[in-house]
Amino acid sequence: MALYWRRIKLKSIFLLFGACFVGYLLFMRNSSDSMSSTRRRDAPGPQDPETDEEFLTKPVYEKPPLDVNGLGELGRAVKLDLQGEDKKKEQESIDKHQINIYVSDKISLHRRLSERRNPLCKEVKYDYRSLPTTSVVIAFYNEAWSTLLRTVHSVLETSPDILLKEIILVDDYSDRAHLKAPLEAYISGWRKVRLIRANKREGLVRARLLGASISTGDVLTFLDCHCECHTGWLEPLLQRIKEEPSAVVCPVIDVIDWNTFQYLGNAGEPQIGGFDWRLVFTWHVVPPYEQQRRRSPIDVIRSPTMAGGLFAVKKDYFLYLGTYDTGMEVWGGENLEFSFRIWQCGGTLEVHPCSHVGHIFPKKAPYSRSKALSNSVRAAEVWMDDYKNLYYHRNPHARLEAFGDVTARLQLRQKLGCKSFKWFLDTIYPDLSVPEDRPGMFGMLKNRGMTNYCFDYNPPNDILVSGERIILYSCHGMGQNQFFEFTSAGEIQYNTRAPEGCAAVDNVSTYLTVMHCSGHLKPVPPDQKFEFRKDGTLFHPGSNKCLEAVSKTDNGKPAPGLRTCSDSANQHWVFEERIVR
Ligand code: LR7
Repeated sequence: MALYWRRIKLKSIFLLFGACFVGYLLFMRNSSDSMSSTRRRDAPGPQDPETDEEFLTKPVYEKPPLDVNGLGELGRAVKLDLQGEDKKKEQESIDKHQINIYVSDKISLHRRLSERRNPLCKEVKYDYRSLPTTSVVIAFYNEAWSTLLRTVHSVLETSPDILLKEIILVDDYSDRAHLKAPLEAYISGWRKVRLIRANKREGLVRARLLGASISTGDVLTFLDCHCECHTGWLEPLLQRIKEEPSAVVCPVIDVIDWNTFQYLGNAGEPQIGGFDWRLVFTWHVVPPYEQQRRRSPIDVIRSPTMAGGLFAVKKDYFLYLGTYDTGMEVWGGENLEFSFRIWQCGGTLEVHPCSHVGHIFPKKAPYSRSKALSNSVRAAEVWMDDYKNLYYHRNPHARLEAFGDVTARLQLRQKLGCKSFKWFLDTIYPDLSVPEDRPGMFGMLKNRGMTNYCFDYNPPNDILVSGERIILYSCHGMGQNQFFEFTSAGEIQYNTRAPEGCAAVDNVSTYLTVMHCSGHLKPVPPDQKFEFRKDGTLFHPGSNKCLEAVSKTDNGKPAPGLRTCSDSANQHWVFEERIVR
């Protein structure tokens, strides 16, 4: 009996010990599971460190195998030799979308792009588990099927599953059938893709905000609806925001040709954004002082402004900054408004050289953008202080534009304690030359003899090309091509945008052409140096001649030309700032 009890005792001790051991093992397994499940944010995955990297970088969906001969693959140009009915269809697609959708439809929705990144970018290692997640918001209005879906596929196929919370497609009240039931059917059952619809045309600002309002990621990443993301585009944006939560970060925007779909990339170094005094967005090379500030070619590049369509921002920082100005309609202006606000209110705006996204720049605007003017006026009224007058001088009609109420935006500026526009110009955009706009020395440059004829310069494709002639054209009072300024250095400056154009004497024909101003190399060289004399004559000391309105020049068009000074009314000029209705 005693032996029996001893055996029972021994058995119990073993059992107890065994149970404790199993319990311990179970506890350890559970606790390590729960630790990794917080880290993994409920995505299933292997625990083997060998495959960990593969798991962490795994996109939401894999691209199908590469068909090297596929049209447009690796970003190659598609050139089709079309005839008859096919040619007609191609042209119709261009007329409708301002993008060659006939060609787009022939390219895989999953095509790959050729490598564009600096090789150093591929060496960067990310701690994926600590990066913030993102919601990608894509607003669209009447976009073609293949360009929209290629955008969506490219996000899913290049974004690590662990980082992409969702794609939110926002239909801004499109009226094309393919964007209704067929789109819903196509994406139905897809993981991570949500579609919402505006119930009136909201414009891109409010459409994007609609998307943002239902987002669940830490970071909002906005994309236009005709983009293609390059491998590795997302990680650098999120890494930067992790390091600096008040950074708004843009990818490098690579060009995809609207006609051939060739992925042209971004010639050489990434460019940064600026603007001119008409409040038109401009691209610039990275200035030397910014190059010096960066310690590596893959460091972020500070940019005074953004193009607008493609950027990532921490969601709570976006809310803190006042999201967007919801008084802005359809298209335009919001990119400069947001850029000014970011800088003036304490954030930074940057381009990340390791993040590349291709964007199709349509042939021309596919829908009316008439609201852009009032959007720009709102930006000027809220952020530019007295510098807004420089904008109005160049766009006299903007003064008449009904731009709604900006009280709430001014209050926001006050509440956030944002800095002045002067600070922004001096500190963030010192390269932008600030016009003098001396009273009576800017506006339409009008002739006294050939009344109602003004200096006019129409740069081809809106690019300031040296060597184009200045003509005389009926005064239209719209500023723009007829806006000139006489500087204290003695230049007749055109419109004032970077790089500034100046009237220069072409020695061969004695007419005026526009050349890049060399006024900052004081003294002004003789070909660009004039005197605006009290009697209204524009004297050119270099040739000892005066500018005269010539009604018929060698090409039959009226233009200002150099003639021996006389008291002819055609040699008298006056600057006028007048709005012609
Ligand atoms: O009413 C509208 N509702 C919309 O949802 C008008 C437009 N949109 C959508 C549209 O479908 C697209 O997805 O908004 C997006 C931008 O419209 P686009 O593609 O017609 O504009 P864009 O590429 O010509 O315009 C650039 O400037 C705009 C100013 O308002 C926006 O900031 C765009 O996002 C911006 N695009 C880029 O920055 C990409 C690079 C181009 C450059 C420079």
